[in-house]
Amino acid sequence: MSSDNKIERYIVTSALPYVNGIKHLGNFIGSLLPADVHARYLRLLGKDVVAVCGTDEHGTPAEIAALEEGLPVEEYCRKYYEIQKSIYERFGLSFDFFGRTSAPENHQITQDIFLKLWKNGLVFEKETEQLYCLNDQRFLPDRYVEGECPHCGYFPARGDQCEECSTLLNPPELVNPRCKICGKRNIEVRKSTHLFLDLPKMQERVASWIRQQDHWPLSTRSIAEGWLKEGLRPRAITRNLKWGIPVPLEKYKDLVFYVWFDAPIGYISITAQWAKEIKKNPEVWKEYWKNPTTRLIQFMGVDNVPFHTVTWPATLMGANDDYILAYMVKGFHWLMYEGGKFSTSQNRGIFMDKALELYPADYWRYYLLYIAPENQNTSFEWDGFQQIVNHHLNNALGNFAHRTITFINKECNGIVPSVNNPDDKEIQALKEIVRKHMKAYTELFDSYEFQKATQNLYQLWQEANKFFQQRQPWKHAKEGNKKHVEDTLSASAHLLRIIAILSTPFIPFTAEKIYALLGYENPKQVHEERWNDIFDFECLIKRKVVPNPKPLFKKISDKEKRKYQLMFNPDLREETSTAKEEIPREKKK
Ligand code: B3M
Ligand code: ZN
Repeated sequence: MSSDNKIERYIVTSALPYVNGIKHLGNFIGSLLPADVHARYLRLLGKDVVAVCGTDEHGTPAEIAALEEGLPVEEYCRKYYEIQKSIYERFGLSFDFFGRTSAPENHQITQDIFLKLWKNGLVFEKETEQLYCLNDQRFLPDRYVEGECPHCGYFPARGDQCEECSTLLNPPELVNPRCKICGKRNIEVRKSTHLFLDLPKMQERVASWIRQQDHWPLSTRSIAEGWLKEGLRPRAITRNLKWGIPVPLEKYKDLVFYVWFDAPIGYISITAQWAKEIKKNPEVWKEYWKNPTTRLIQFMGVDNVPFHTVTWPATLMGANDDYILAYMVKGFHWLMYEGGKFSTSQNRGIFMDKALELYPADYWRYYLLYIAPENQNTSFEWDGFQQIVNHHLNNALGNFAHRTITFINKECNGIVPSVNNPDDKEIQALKEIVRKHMKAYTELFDSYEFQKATQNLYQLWQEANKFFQQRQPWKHAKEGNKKHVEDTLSASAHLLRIIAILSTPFIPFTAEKIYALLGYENPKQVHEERWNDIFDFECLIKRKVVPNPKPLFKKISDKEKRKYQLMFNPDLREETSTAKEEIPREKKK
């Protein structure tokens, strides 16, 4: 583990969402949002950071979804890549590049890493039994087949895993299997040769690397150690499919790589896409990925942790080509929806496209960070959402911003006043409070504590209101105590600016709005502010603030909350339809 002061660059990644369909709020808080918040924090500190994400486009989930939608798989992937990219932008996700695992860069780097593993004797071939559909004349890997689970009897269990009892399966283990393409049971077992990553050979190297990661969260460590304890087994890295990255050896040219082989390599190749398209320097990605002074920070759902702590690092170590390994692997548990599971098919829960039709991105960002499922599952609750939006965003932050700007207009002709009494005790105390919160802010980010970091921010908003309340500028104005009023409003305006900057990683759109209230011509400047410039109680003096401030937030009414509660929960809809109430049903795709 390299010490902090040797670190010159950061790569921040979010698990690459499968290309199929639109993700829900659980996927959002499970890796996309924390990665964005952390990357924004590092930029705020002035670090050299590249944040990458992209669609995970190979494997059977994409092929089957394309089949169901009646599109060629390439076209399907392009369509959903664009849809997902646009949603993430509207949520304020500030990835430096949102790429694709089907891009040529990923083909090239995946094949290159494979060839190095091959050369290093870490890949072997083995004959396996696969299911073959006589009707469609093709192999049926993973999710191309469903049947009865041999363990719990659940139907339809998928070829790679039973959803009911979570057992990992091989398609030939399914009882009474059925082809997902034609729906028939015209299936036989055929032999097919596949390539395997020789993980047992890597066991010691992986174990010794994991032992050094004492800064990992406990849950990450115990998942990784659990896998090691069971003993690493060889893993098939190829499939009999057409869509995917072909194995670059003549003998195996009909095989493509298994999606979990090429997907994490996507982090590297998306950085290469960024290098080429944004930096206009196709080689610059190596300065990040092959550089021991880079720190790689990865966010994902807990189910992805084994791939990021064992199989992928083993792949990179085995390639022996100077790739850096993860410094941080932060897994998130599940977000429930009003106590149950999100479900596309039952239309339960809020999906990301819908969410933006209901409320602005920052409402979701803030609430989800506040309840981030870091150490255990948490649940999206409409009651909680309403409460947090109304109390934290509206009453605490919104109110402070509004009062500050309104009073500056009323008492100081809209100009931020200068300070009359620099020794004012209450203002000195306020500055101490800000310092304390800024210290906690970095500590919490550095320990990847999202809930606590959000609470710390909220407390600062509360302190701001407390200060304003205690200073009673309305009373002092009436009494003709102009200097006192000016000092209060000057301190408040500067505090509001500090709050805007510190809030940027959490609620970037609101931060811009606050800068607009403070009269910045280019409110986007808030994203360019750096840590060392935050603590400043003079920079706004004489600035003209906005004359008629609009409130930053709107409260959520009980009626509105109830409406959406019913709209996105099939159980509640059934209860009320017996009560003969007309509830608009969401159209299902
Ligand atoms: N697409 C799985 C998931 O979203 C997967 C992550 C890949 S990260 C390289 O659970
Ligand atoms: Zn078939």
